[in-house]
This record gives sequence, structure tokens and C-alpha cells, in this order.
Amino acid sequence: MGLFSRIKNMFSSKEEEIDEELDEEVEDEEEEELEEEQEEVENTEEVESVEENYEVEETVEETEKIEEPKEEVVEEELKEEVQKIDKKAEKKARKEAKKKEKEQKKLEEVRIYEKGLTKSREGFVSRLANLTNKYKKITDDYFDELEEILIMADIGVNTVMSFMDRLRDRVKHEKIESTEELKEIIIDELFIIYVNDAVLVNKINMAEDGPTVVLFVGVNGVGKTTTIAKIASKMKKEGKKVLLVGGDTFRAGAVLQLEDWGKKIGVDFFGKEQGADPASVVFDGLVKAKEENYDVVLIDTAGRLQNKVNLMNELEKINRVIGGQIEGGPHETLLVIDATTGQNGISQAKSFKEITNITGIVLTKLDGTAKGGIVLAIKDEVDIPVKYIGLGEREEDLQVFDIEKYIYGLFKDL
Ligand SMILES: Nc1nc2c(ncn2[C@@H]2O[C@H](COP(=O)(O)OP(=O)(O)O)[C@@H](O)[C@H]2O)c(=O)[nH]1
Ligand SMILES: [Mg+2]
Repeated sequence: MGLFSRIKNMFSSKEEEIDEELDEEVEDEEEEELEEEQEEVENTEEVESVEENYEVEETVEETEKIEEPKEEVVEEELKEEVQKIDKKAEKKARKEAKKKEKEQKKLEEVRIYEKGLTKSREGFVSRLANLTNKYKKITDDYFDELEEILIMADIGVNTVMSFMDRLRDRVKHEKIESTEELKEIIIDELFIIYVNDAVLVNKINMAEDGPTVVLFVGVNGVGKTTTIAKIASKMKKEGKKVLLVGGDTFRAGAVLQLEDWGKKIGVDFFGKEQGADPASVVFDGLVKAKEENYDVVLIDTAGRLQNKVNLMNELEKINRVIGGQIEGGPHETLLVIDATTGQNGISQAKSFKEITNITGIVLTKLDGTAKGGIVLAIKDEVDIPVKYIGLGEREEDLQVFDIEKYIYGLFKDL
């Protein structure tokens, strides 16, 4: 079975699988509870034996008084029994609710990918499907059209070229004749472009001790500030103490925009007036973060790419300030790219990679393009892991990037 078939099976039978997973979790919990109960029983037994002794003494002394207190004891025991049963029912209901919640969350994530990739599915993926119907047999014309579709999908010319070479090789060696048969191989090969022996890191690198510093870079309008707000809100929900730092002091309103986001999501903000030196804002922000024990500091920056040297100097200065304040910082430098800008976004990634150490990419607005192939081009042409993707404007639409959900979301109807 091909890679894609496995992924497809995984998600279309997702509900069953989640059930199994959850059952296992619930079983573990049940075991723990059983142990707890056993302990409780042991404790109760001890108490009872003490009571018995006590009763015996009493019996010897005052026989007549026995009746009354014993009834009380029985009543008490009954009450306890009822309470235990109530507690058990309550626990069970809680467990069920928890199970349902987890199930919902996992399905919701797959759904967000499906929904966010609708335009791409209706765009380049449906062109792929039509191609298979148009050509039943693999011909040179078929290959030409396939190449064009993939290039149009923002996969990138170089990536498509080497992809086509591999595909032609496989067709020859495996003696594949029908386009239907090739369809799945195409998806597998696209998947391989991304995975390609690399260890897939999509987790944010967190500091072991002290605040984790994440620097956000990228040109104007790509979605830096809103991405910071979405990530901050997620981290806050995980119980982290988050500080937003308004390092984009260049544009009017940029500082205020981040401050407003902070208020909206209930996360602290540090910033100065428009025009202030970004490095000094970062410096003072980090002093505050250390003094007040923040877990995570998310720094917004201005993205003026028209002057590369300027931008490089500014980022260098900011990096020096961070490194001087926080050992090992910045722990991540995330480049934000707008997926709707296609090859332009790829050029931005290459430029930024030259001027600073980018550790991950946030690819926003994938919901807004019919050419969702840019993820593959980034991997192949820039070789920086995509850590988050934006599949819409809501907070939950920013998802940790998952290649399997992505491939499923794109090709599920093929
Ligand atoms: N549809 C869509 N819109 C997005 C996404 N991410 C950001 N945006 C929008 O892009 C616009 C610019 O975002 P902003 O954060 O101000 O960009 P910045 O200049 O890089 O800070 C805003 O209207 C955002 O709501 C996404 O994943 N999908
Ligand atoms: Mg901004």
C-alpha cells in the first residue's frame, strides 16, 4: 500500500482509531482508580477494626446503650455507600465527557485542514483529477500537462523538474501504463519531497530555564502580528505566562495593534512609542520578562525588506540584545510568509535566510490560495521546517503543521 493510502485510511477511519486510543487511556485511568480504591478499602478496614474493638469494650461496660449508636453506625455506613456510588457515577460521567472532548478536538483539527485547503482542492487538485480522466494512458502530453499543473500550484520549478524526473523513472522501471495507477504514486512522491529523510521538527524549541524568546520576522502584511496573538493565546491556554513585545516601531499603529491583541486575549504587553529603537524596546522588554518570571516572550518586528542591509543590521542588533539578556536566545526565529504570494514568498524566505538564522516558518493564508503546493517548495528550495500554518482568520485556524493532515486535506477526494 502506498503512503497516501495509509494516510487516507488513517484519517477516514479516524473516528474508530480515536476510540481505540481513548479506550486505552481510559483503561489506564481505570487501573489507577482501582489502585486508589484498594487503598481506600484498606484504610476503611483499619478504621473498622478499631471501631470493633471499641464496640467490644462498650458492650462489656454498658449493654443497654448499644442499640442506638449501632443504628447510627449502620445509617452512616449506608450513607457512605450511597456517596461512593454517586462518586463513581460522577467519575464515569466525567470520563465520558473527557473522552468526547478529546475526540472532538482531534476531528476538529482534521476538519480545519480540510476546510482551510478547500480552495487548493478545488484548484490544482481537481485539475490533477481531470487530467487522469482526460488521459487514461500515460503519454508525453500527459507528462507535459502534469508538469504545468504542478508548477502552477506553486510547487516551484526546480522541485517540479526533479519530481518529474523521478516520476518518469518510476513509470519506466515499474512499467506503469495507466494514469489512474500513477495518481497515487504522484501523491506519494509529493509527500516524499517533504519528508525526504528529514527529521520533522514542528515543535517550538523551549528554553530549559528562564524565558523562551521567540522572534517573529517577515515583510509587512504577511500576518506576523495576528500570528503572534494566536500563538500567545494558545500558550496562555497551556498555562504559560506570556509577554508580547512590540518591536515593530516603524509603522504607525503597529505597536498599538499588538497592544490591543494583548488586551483582547488577556496577555501582557511591553512596548514604547512609534519610532523608538526596536533593540531598546527588546532590551527593556526582556528585563521585565526576567524580573517578572515570564515563560515566553514573543517579539514582533518590522519587516522592511526594501533595504536589506538595514534590516540585516537591525536584526543583528536585536539578536545581540537578546543573546546578551537571555542565554541561548532567541530560541526560535520564525519567518512568517503569506502563502497567497507564491514564489514571491519563497524569495522572501531565501532572502531572510541569508540575513539571519531562521529556525522555522509560519505559512499564513493557505486558506486564501488555490495553489497549496508552496509547502513543498519551501521544504525543497529553502529547507527550513514549516512549524505553523494559517488556515483562516480564527485563532484555531492557526495549526501546528502536520504533513499527514496536510496531504489528507489536499488529496482526500482524489
Ligand atoms: N485568511 C487568512 N488571513 C490571515 C491569516 N493570517 C493572517 N491573516 C490576515 O492578514 C492580515 C495582516 O495581518 P498582520 O498580522 O497585521 O500582518 P503583519 O503586517 O505581518 O503584522 C490581517 O487581516 C490578518 O487577519 C490566515 O491564516 N488566513
Ligand atoms: Mg504587524
